[in-house]
Amino acid sequence: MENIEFDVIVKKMAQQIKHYLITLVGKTDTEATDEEFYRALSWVLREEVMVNWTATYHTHLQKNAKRLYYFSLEWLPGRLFVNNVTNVSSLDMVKRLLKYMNREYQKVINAEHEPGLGNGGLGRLAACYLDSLATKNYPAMGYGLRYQYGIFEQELWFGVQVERPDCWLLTEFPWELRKDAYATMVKYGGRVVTRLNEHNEEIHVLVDYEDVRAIPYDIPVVGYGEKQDFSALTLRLWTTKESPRNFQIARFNAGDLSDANKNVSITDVLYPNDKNSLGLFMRIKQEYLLVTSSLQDIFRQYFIMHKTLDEFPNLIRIQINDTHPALVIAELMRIFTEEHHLQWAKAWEIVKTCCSYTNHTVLKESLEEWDRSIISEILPRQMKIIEKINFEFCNQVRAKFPNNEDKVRKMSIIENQKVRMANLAIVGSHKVNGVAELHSQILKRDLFPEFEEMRPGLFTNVTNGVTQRRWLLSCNPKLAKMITDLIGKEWITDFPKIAKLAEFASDRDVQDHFHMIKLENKKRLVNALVKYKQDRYGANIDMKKEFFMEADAMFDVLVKRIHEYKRQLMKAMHVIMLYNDIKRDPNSVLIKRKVIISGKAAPGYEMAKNIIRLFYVLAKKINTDPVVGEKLKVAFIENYNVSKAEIIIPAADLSNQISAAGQEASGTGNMKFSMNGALTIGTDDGANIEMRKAVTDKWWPFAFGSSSDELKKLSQTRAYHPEDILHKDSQIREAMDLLKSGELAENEVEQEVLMSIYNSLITGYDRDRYFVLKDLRPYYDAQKKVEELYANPRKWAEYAIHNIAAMGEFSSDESVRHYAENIWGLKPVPIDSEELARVRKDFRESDRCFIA
Ligand code: NBG
Repeated sequence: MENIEFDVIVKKMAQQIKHYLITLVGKTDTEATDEEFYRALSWVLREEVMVNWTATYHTHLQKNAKRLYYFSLEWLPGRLFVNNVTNVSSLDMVKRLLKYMNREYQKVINAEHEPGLGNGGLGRLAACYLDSLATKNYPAMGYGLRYQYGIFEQELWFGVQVERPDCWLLTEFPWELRKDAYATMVKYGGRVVTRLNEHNEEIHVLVDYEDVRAIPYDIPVVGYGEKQDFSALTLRLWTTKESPRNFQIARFNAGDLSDANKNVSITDVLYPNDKNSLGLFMRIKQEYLLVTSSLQDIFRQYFIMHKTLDEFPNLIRIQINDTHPALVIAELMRIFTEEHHLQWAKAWEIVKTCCSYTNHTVLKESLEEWDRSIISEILPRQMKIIEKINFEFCNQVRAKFPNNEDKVRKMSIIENQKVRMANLAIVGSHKVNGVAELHSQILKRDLFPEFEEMRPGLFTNVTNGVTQRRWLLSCNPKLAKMITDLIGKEWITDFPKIAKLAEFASDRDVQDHFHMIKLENKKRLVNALVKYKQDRYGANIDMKKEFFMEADAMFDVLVKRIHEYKRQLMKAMHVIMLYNDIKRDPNSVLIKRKVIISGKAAPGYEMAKNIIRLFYVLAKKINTDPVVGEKLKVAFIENYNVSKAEIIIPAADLSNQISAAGQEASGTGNMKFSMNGALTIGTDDGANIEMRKAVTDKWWPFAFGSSSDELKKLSQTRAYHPEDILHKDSQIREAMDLLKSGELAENEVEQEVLMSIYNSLITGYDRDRYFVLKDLRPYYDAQKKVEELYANPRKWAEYAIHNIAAMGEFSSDESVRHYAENIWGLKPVPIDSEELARVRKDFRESDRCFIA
């Protein structure tokens, strides 16, 4: 854009910001706080987005486009401001605007509180997919819940995780629009009265139920575009909070305030467990709220253009993100048969055509199962429908596999008075997919083989991907610029083009430039953390600038939810081994290493919390040790979230992806690290396997550890005896001895924690369930190779650049294309230029000041 034109726009935007500050905040520009300024600026940008957002929706409607609805109980979109500005290619302009208005860029963007409406991988994946769907012009929409409190904020008090409420709505969130017109009614409880419908089939009508009103808030999802014709999709989030109607005055008058507020608070909190949801009343209510409100909304939209249901199976696709929205199968059946008088068999065909299910985990304890009695109480009609679905399904199983009640038991949706949500989702879906090759194989082979036998081809794979726009372009602007300068900017929307970067891997200038950028990103990270005042409670565990900023130190990073299967404990054991090594001989390690750990533990997950505490104990010991501290430092960064990830990942040299093989469904952090030029030390698990294949073994030097087959066999035969490793490997034995010796702990409670970790590896029937000690030696040895390579910066850079260049297939653009082609049968529908022009004209004409 011309400079003059730029200046004109900047001035106009400045006026508009002042306008909002006065009319909506009641302050002039100089009085406004950074947060108020951020809000006004966001409103201005939202206005720009509104035109495309409206026109995108009109286009999909008018063209009668087939549409995908992504149902997810979790969404982790991250901060929206920078991302949206980046996607509409206006970052330079905004920076100039801020300068013009005397505002500090960093302060303004830090005023945004990210919506933490999810736990981890699955919620972030959903957000990446919406970004790609928008950029690639797919007609799609996301549905979720607008929790008043998202994932808790984690603080460490002397190594103990303390959970604080996440008040992301403390100040108004400027990116959402309340849409009262689309509010829905949700029915809970009551009794069913059975009637016959037009086809003489039973339907269940509800009486004496409770009515709850759900209101949607819409957030725009802005697709990337350099011209003005970008698409904007909708993320629609339901809440019961804002509707005064949900307060029950009669209950209040009877003296029970909490009961009176019961329905107001259904969407209050996100359940903070990443791998299992307990069979709680409120959780079922949340799941149903999402499902029924979103379905009502889909039907409303559908009937704008249609009079009958004939086109429904051709135009509607619903993706079930993990089992949490699996009730959609029953609810869709209910709506078809009860409200639209469809024949059961016909309705069932449509359900199976429209719905597909993505599984995100193989952990047995995390496959949702609900007590039949609870569902009957909260959702009596849906329970009847599930019973009928199951009755018919079990009969089909019997027909296909006569005299095989064992199979029936395995596949039945209802078993032992529990409703198995995964089975419901599978039975009602037309495709079921895992999220990486190995994971999809495990689903098909080990977890649900009977279903595949019954319906060959039901299971398929779509490997996860991440958006390179947030996870490279936006979070690592310097590296992004280097890449664009070398190979052009096509990679931004066509990531396989990144392959061209490989040509520059051995170019010395490029290698030096790469390291320079890495160093700047490390500085950025350390500065940001110092600003976060990490040393509130935590003695020496915390970031201190002088500790961490050494140009030649390697950042060895492990960030993700804390879970035993992810084996943060193996990393801790490695740190203890290094500690012993350096104590013995400071020259035994070649490089300086900063170990950075971050991640939240589920509040009730004791072992995960113990592992966090172990890192604290280690940091205290190591960081203050005059000899060891020279070579090694450990930091646990509080409150891992999307924004933290955006500054940690670009600063990493080494990415730890060290789960016990067969346990990590895919991983997505692994891809983000590689894109940002970290090398991976990783097991053959999840998408690591495919990444390794894409990078080739030549440039993937730190693979280690047991294979999933090996571990599976060991588990099945119970042939694993971790104590044998202690006998054989003196270095590991010494590390374990130090762990239990009492030397690391400062008080009794800490010692108890360390002992319980020690015991989890060595005693009891289920000891070392995730093979920490088994893979520790190979991990340690692979880390030796890391040292050697890191000691040669140019070589290291060559490897890193080859890794970046091989990430083409791990863009979420590629993943959504696979879903669109193989599961949804969906085609892009770019925004209609005439419609866009029409909306823009409408907007311009109405956008006039009344008082000159
Ligand atoms: C997670 C898996 C990850 C995977 C993401 C996204 C849940 C329940 N599962 O391996 O653990 O990358 O899902 O698919 O969040």
